[in-house]
Amino acid sequence: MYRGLRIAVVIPAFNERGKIAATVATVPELVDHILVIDDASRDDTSRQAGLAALGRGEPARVEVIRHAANRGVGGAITTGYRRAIAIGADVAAVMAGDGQMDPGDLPALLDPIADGTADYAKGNRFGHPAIWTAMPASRIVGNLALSVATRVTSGYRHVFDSQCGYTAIHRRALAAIELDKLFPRYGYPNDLLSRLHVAEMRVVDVPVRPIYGPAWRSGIHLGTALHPMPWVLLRSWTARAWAEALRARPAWTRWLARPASGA
Ligand SMILES: Nc1nc2c(ncn2[C@@H]2O[C@H](COP(=O)(O)OP(=O)(O)OP(=O)(O)O)[C@@H](O)[C@H]2O)c(=O)[nH]1
Ligand SMILES: [Mg+2]
Repeated sequence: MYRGLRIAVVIPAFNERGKIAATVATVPELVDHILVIDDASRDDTSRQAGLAALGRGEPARVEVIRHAANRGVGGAITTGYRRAIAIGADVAAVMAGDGQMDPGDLPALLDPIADGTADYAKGNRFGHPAIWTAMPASRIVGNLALSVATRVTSGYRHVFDSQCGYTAIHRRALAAIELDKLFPRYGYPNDLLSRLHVAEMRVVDVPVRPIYGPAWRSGIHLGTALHPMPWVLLRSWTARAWAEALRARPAWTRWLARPASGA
């Protein structure tokens, strides 16, 4: 529990046999449920996660769910969100299975939700002084470009570092969006932000430490930036603009129907 809230941590993992045990082992004590989603890994990620749970001496707190076929990081997180709701969590945080999130940052992400000032808190590595030394230049450039674009597509002009996967969401925000429709692969955080904006959820950025160790490897490559990212952004933007224009329509109708002043 954290400040009266039941906390689940969702850990999406794909071929993370080398890092998943350390990730599970370092999840803070305040977390009630650790949900590892093995996205049809070709290695023994599930087994390593199970061993880490035993190593912590608390197999009951750790649950490993394995997808029969790969669904992508967004699909894995969606599975975790559903499970978090089913087991009665108030907040679902996401910490990727590749050990790139500092467990010490978790309370800062949960605080705006516990304070009642946010429905979704997301990490912003650009708010941390280590960004320029820790993050590779290719990632800095890509993240800057996508963050600027996502400010426009999502409608949240105050958020940055759209690709940061370290997040915490309240169950009311999960209930307000259609999880089935969330984009399942890279691009899910951009799509999620647009959907949260339509649902009028409050989103805040929280500075978090960027971690890129010597053994860093990633599933993201230049091809991801060309496809599907631009299409996800375009789709999220048009869907958001359309939904918000429809919602605004009664206001125009009222304005058009008002009697002319002085009549
Ligand atoms: N590559 C990949 N990762 C997945 C998939 N499903 C779940 N994941 C997990 O999603 C998390 C993020 O994946 P990464 O490819 O490292 O992306 P990232 O950490 O957002 O970006 P980097 O800054 O490039 O490391 C990791 O914990 C993966 O194990 C999938 O289908 N492909
Ligand atoms: Mg990574």
